[in-house]
Amino acid sequence: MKKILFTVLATILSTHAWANQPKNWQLGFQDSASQGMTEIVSFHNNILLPVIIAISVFVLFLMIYVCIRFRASKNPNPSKTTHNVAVEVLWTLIPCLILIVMAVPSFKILYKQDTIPKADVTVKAVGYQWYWGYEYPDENIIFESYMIKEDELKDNQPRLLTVDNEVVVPVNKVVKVLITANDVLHAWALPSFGVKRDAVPGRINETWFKAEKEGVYYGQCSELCGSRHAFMPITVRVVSEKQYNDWLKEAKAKFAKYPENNFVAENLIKEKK
Ligand SMILES: [Cu+2]
Repeated sequence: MKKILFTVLATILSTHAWANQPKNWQLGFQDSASQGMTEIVSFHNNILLPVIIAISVFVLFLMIYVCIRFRASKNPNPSKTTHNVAVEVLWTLIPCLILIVMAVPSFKILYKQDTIPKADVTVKAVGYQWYWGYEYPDENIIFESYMIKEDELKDNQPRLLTVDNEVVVPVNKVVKVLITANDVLHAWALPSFGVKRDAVPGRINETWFKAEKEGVYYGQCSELCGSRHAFMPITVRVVSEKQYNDWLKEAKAKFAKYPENNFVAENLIKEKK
C-alpha cells in the first residue's frame, strides 16, 4: 500500500514540479510548456497520427489482400493489365488532397510561430564549439553556459543536460530569442517550448516562446557541429517575475558586460539613434 501511495505521489509530483527532460522509454513528445508546443502536439496527435495510421492500415490491408487473393496457387495466370486511367488519377489525386489537408493547419502553426509578439525579455544565444553563450542585450548581462561533467553532477541533475549557468526567464512573458553562432552551424532547440532554430555564423535568427509553467527545461544543440556536439546542452529555468528580478540583480553584478557607466552611455547612444 505504501508503495502504491508513493508511486501515485511520485507521479503527481513528477507531473507538476519541473524538470522537463527526456525520460527512459518515452513515447511521444515532452510535455508542452508553451502554447506553441501545445498546438504542435495537438496537430501531431489529432491530425497527423490518425492520417498516418489510416494510410498504414489501408496499405497493409491491400498487401495482405493481394498476397492471399492473387497468390500463385490461386491465380496461376496473372492478368497482363498495365494501365488504368481511373485508378492512376485517383492514386495521384487522393494523396494530393491528404497533403493539402495536412498542410493547411501546419502552415497556420508555422506562421504563428514566425510572428513574434512584442518581447518582454530578449535573450541572445550564441553557439560556440562546444557551448552556448548568452546575452541579455537590454540588461547588460553576458555569460557562458557549459555542460556539467558526469562526475560533477549533483542529485537530480540530468546527465548531458545540466549546465553551469542557466538561462533564466520569467513565466508567462514573451521571450524573444536571438540566435547566432560564432564558428559553425549549431541549433538552439527546446522541445517543451516547441522552439528550434539554426544558429548560423554571421546571421541572426529569431524565435520566441512564452513559458506557461515554472520549472527547468532542457534542450540540446540540434545541428551536428563537431565532436562535442552532444555536450552543449541548453537549460532554461522559468521562474516567477519576482525571482526573475532577483536573479537579474545578481546576474548584473556577476555577468556585467560593460561597467555600469559604459552600459548607460551605450544605451544613451542607442536612444539617440
Ligand atoms: Cu552545436
